[in-house]
Amino acid sequence: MAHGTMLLLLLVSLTLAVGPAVGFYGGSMTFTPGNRFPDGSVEMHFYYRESSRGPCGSQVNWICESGSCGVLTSTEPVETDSTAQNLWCQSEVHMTTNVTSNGPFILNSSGCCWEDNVHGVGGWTLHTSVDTGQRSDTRSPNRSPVSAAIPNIRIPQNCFQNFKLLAHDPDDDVVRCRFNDANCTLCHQHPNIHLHKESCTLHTGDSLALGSHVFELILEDYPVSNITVMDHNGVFSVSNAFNDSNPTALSQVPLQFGVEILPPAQGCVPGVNKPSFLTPTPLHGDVHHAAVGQAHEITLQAQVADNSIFDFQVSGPSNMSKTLTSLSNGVMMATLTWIPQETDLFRHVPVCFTAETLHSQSEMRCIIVVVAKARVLSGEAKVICDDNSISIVVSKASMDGIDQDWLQLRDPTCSLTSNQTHILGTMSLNTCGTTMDDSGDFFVFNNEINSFENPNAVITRRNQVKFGFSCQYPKIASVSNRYVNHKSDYIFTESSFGTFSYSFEVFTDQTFNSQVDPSQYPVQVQLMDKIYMGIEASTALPEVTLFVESCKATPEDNPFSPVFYDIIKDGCVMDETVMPYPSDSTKYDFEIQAFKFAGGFDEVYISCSVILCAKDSLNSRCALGCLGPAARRRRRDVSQETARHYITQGPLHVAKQTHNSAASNDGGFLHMSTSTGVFAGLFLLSIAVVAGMLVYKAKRTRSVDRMHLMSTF
Ligand SMILES: *[C@@H]1O[C@H](CO)[C@@H](O)[C@H](O)[C@H]1NC(C)=O
Ligand SMILES: *[C@@H]1O[C@H](CO)[C@@H](O)[C@H](O)[C@H]1NC(C)=O
Ligand SMILES: *[C@@H]1O[C@H](CO)[C@@H](O)[C@H](O)[C@H]1NC(C)=O
Ligand SMILES: *[C@@H]1O[C@H](CO)[C@@H](O)[C@H](O)[C@H]1NC(C)=O
Ligand SMILES: *[C@@H]1O[C@H](CO)[C@@H](O)[C@H](O)[C@H]1NC(C)=O
Ligand SMILES: *[C@@H]1O[C@H](CO)[C@@H](O)[C@H](O)[C@H]1NC(C)=O
Ligand SMILES: CC(=O)N[C@H]1CO[C@H](CO)[C@@H](O)[C@@H]1O
Repeated sequence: MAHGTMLLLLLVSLTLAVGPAVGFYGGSMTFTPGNRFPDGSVEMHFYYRESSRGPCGSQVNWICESGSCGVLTSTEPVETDSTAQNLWCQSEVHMTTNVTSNGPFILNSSGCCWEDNVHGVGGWTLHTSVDTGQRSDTRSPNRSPVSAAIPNIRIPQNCFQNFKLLAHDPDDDVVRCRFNDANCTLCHQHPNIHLHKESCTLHTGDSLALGSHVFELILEDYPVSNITVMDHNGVFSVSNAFNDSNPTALSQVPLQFGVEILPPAQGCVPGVNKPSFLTPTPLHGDVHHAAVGQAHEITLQAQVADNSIFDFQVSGPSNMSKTLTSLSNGVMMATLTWIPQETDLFRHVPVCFTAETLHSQSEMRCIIVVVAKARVLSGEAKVICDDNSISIVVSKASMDGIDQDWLQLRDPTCSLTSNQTHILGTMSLNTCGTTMDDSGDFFVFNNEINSFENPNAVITRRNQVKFGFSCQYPKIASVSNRYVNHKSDYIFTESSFGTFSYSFEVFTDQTFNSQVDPSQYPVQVQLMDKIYMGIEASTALPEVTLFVESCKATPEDNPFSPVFYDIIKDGCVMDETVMPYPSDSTKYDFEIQAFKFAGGFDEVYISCSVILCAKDSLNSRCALGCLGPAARRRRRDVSQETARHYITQGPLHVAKQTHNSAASNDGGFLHMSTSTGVFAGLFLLSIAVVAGMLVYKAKRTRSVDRMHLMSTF
């Protein structure tokens, strides 16, 4: 102990003698391989960001700890964000080396002096472990996980609950975060703070002491499948992140930062006690695409009740500029502009930001900017946001070399169509894998277009596409009602059928004319009530037939829920209370008696798989009707029938019994009023519950029969 203190003092005085005392306030590193030269050597690029409270000054001197690191050359530190008042400062260094023998190596840097902090942590060590061997999956050396943090994180004592860090991986590996000194040799880790390794999130229930706390993390990447890495020592295998209890990391990079715990605030409400981001500010984890030589802009907007945002703190690449603009209603805007250079090609660059007032700070959000060659990704895509649908139109010319037959939306059953010049797709806000995020003042609906491999292809096509698109809608009650509870129309696009949609509604009576209003969801029903439901297909094509292949009841909003009850299966009605009503060929109206799942579920969702067919086609699934399971394995003629699509409606909320004196076991189907009846009912109840649990335990995916569903009453 005494020895350690002496050493520390010695180091402090040494630094003081050398230059101005600038406290270290964290740093982060990412690396990526660059060119491979004919002699077999690989250029490695390292990007290191260092924080201080200002003025900026790099204290870092990376040294080769082990392995052959080559000759490191680095740029002077470039200041990337700072304030004149010395509140924060961050700089970036770009370092390159040519590595001739492709094998593992470790870079280290250490120094004496963290900025003054609560636990008196003095020395710091940054550690980067690299392997330049070729991965069998990407056919290139591994790329490190990508993360960053703004230079000065400030959180009121009563508002530190969850702190989500960026953990991105360019190779789509699994990233795990851990504290630097795993066995607590220096104990810079925090006993009251839990680090969720997979999501890289810090949690605490306790309040931390006022002042600065230092966090020294390491990010590690693990492949999602078993791969091999080939280096000069030969080929060695790396098993995937899930099968091995102690998997080997492909690389390690540091993420270190300070958190200043401020005196407790009056509250922690965004927009009131601290700045809240507004649209179009990107969401945490968003991936942007930028092209070499073209300005990429990121717009940030934030607002707080007392109108006093004075700046945005940013952790970004060298040469990213920031322009502040004050808008009406106290909204502050920052425009971040960056022109990627040739050397930035293929980089995944982290950008983190917060909005600042003198006494508070917004949440920190981080995004990734992926740099590509201009050609593919400046692809002209137009997104049209309608009330209940999103359409995307991509010009084929801008996606040279991309085969549109191998493009899909996030849900692989959703394809796209095209005309001579454009690729087109339309989907509703709840289909094709569209997900919803809450951006503060808006709901944002996201989807993406991906290229996929022909499973039979021998050769991997090199040109791959992946781009996201989104629509945002102001957060007003009607939107949340329409999309959060009640499902609006389902919209799909297929090449032979164009754009078509399905509506799935609950009706108030057997005329199927008036549907239950979206604001009334969840739909309240009493057990044994008749429920009227109707599915209707809408398409521009005149001669089509709707076929309802299956309908299941599930206790959650997921057609693949492990607990389900078959209502219609393989085109055959399974539930004896179902009564179809006659209707047009593009409609299916039916009535069913209300029931409820055993085991404490109050809600029921109905999910159906539906298919549209050309009306005159004799071999289509629609023409075949009720069939055994073998029909599922038929080969589909894409010009005669659409893919199978899942549509869901609900929840139906099955009301609890209100008259508890008369009928504790009154399921509506056991109308026995004598005491023997009650006894028989209870007996049946207990058998059914036990059987239900056994079914659930024995096999996770198995249907339950109607008796089990209802007998918990
Ligand atoms: C790596 O080697 C190539 C070719 O030998 C050379 O052009 C390049 O400048 C070198 N890079 C570094 C960082 O030394
Ligand atoms: C390099 O980093 C490792 C791991 O963090 C540490 O054990 C070692 O002491 C460091 N070496 C130097 C010279 O800082
Ligand atoms: C703690 O770290 C030291 C040095 O890195 C190592 O030798 C030792 O085995 C570690 N102890 C535990 C319990 O992991
Ligand atoms: C991956 O490797 C692990 C450990 O070596 C092994 O247990 C597992 O079966 C492998 N998985 C596959 C899919 O090959
Ligand atoms: C930053 O911009 C300056 C001037 O435009 C340029 O000379 C320099 O190379 C750029 N630095 C980086 C890292 O892009
Ligand atoms: C293809 O569709 C797009 C979007 O609807 C339209 O702008 C374009 O003119 C169409 N091209 C042709 C050749 O019809
Ligand atoms: C036994 C086990 O955990 N198997 C898992 C191995 O990893 C793959 C993914 O790569 C999983 O699908 C397996 O379930």
